[in-house]
Amino acid sequence: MLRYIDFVDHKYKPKETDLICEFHVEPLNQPIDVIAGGVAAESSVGTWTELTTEKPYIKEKAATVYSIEGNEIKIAYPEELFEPGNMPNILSSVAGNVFGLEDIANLRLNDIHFPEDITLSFKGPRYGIKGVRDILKVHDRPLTGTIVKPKLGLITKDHAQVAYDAWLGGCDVVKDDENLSSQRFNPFEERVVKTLEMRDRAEEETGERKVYLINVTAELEEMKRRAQYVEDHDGRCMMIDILTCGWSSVQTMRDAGYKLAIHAHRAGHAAFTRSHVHGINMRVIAKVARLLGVDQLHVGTAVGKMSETAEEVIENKKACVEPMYGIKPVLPIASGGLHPGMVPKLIEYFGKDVVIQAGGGIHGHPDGTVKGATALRQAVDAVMKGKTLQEYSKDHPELEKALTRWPVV
Ligand code: RUB
Ligand code: CA
Repeated sequence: MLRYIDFVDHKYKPKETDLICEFHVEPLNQPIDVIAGGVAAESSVGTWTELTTEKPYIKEKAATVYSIEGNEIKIAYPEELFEPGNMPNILSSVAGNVFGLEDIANLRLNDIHFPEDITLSFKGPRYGIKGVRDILKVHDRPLTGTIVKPKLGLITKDHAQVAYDAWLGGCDVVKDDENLSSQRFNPFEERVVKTLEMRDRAEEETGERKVYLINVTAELEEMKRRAQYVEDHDGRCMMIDILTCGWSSVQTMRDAGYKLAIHAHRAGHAAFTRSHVHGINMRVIAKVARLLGVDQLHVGTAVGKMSETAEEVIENKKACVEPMYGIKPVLPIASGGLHPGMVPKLIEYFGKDVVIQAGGGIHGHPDGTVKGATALRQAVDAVMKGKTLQEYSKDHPELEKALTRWPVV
């Protein structure tokens, strides 16, 4: 008969086929090993009491706590506990009921390691870093982007104009904001047509490839219809608010076979990633999103307006790019309170495989969006040429002006 403590075995050596989870756990009144065993039990085959229905073979399928160091525990799950290719199923076990157990003050899923078979039961990104770079035909520098601002309220014609200005000034990508979908002031279909028209114009005038990340976020059937509409109008990418849409929608959109690359916005993530003692670490979200097949993902900035630390952002980025049994790497997006003066630090943290995305930091440039986009691109060029922003700004007036408003950090 399995009690919580029976799920702890310090001598257990995890198998290559095990799925491993790392948790931070803070028990309320009971010893850590009992509570750690409780987490393993409730997220695998056990429950709060001994059962008459238990069969001898159940023990074989139990998860095992094999490491307890302070409040940090590691649990190995036999892979047969999970249905391959079914992420909701996996997360309902390892990131499910356990967060609500009464005897636990705090519980945080800090990391997850998927074994090879489970990993390869998902498709992963269709494009990934190289594919997205191929679409843009830019391989040797960080990409620059913007979010059309104000985030809500612009009518379609003005939205398309802001996008055009940003492309003209030097942005590679322009994206909708996460809460723009198909409101009356800026309906989806009209926005697709008008903004892609402007994209084509900007491409002709600059000789550069440009991408519009249009937000297709909606109920799944409607989202599929919108993605098809974008594809029919020669779009190259769609944006999905992956957490508000839900994992199964993300997987369906990837597996449906659209040619569009998927830009993943993580609006809402901080509701469960922000606490350092409870919830789910963003790196877990990044791994899951990668397996399900997003091509690019917001991972924080370390320098902007959002709360994550540099260490966290570096870990998030690592989850996007580290080896994963051949699953393609995801392009990290740095976004949130950025401006040209932050570019050197961003490139220090991210290297060159990143999209540096600034909304306010472009449209708030004293001379407007075109110059704002130029200034951001100049900041990237400066770093690529090994110059400081101050040096480079001497003969680049757009950057110089930007630095008067937002100094180098
Ligand atoms: C940034 C913005 C994005 C944030 C979200 O606008 O609109 O939605 O990046 O945060 P601005 P995160 O550049 O004006 O701050 O990227 O951390 O998910
Ligand atoms: Ca936003």
